[in-house]
Amino acid sequence: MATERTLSIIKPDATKRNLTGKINAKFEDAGLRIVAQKRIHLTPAQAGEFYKVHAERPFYGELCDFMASGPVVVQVLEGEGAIAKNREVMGATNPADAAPGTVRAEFAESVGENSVHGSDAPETAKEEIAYFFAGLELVG
Ligand code: DAT
Ligand code: MG
Repeated sequence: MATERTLSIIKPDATKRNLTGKINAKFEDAGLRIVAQKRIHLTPAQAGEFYKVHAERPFYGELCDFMASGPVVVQVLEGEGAIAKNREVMGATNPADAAPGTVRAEFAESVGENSVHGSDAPETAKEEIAYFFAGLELVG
């Protein structure tokens, strides 16, 4: 499998509880390398643009408000099959369904406030990385 990059976000529920280091340790223990990382505070409009694929879903407004409710840590993770590997480390969207040991099983508060985002495919990873980072900020 090829080396890939994926966009990860540590969401406001997790930054609020000071979990950035514990979540990063799970990524690094799984062999993912953090090649870019910054802490930012999104506006609802910026969160809405990022999540526009979900614009028609009933939870969209709530999702945008939540993502703008506090700081997030946006990061680029690199490794063999990084997109799938990161999704594995994250666990299922609903923490009630997440496998033991995953980020969402351990830390997520609800399906809406579920601690992390990870890109779901190579095309979305490319787009999502470009939304937050300039090429020179990625240090492999
Ligand atoms: P994932 O974040 O696992 O890729 P997704 O892309 O289906 O999941 O949804 C994006 C985010 O939207 C998800 O992390 C939390 C929120 N969300 C999804 N389904 C939801 C629901 N049924 N109720 C409330 N929020 C939801
Ligand atoms: Mg998704």
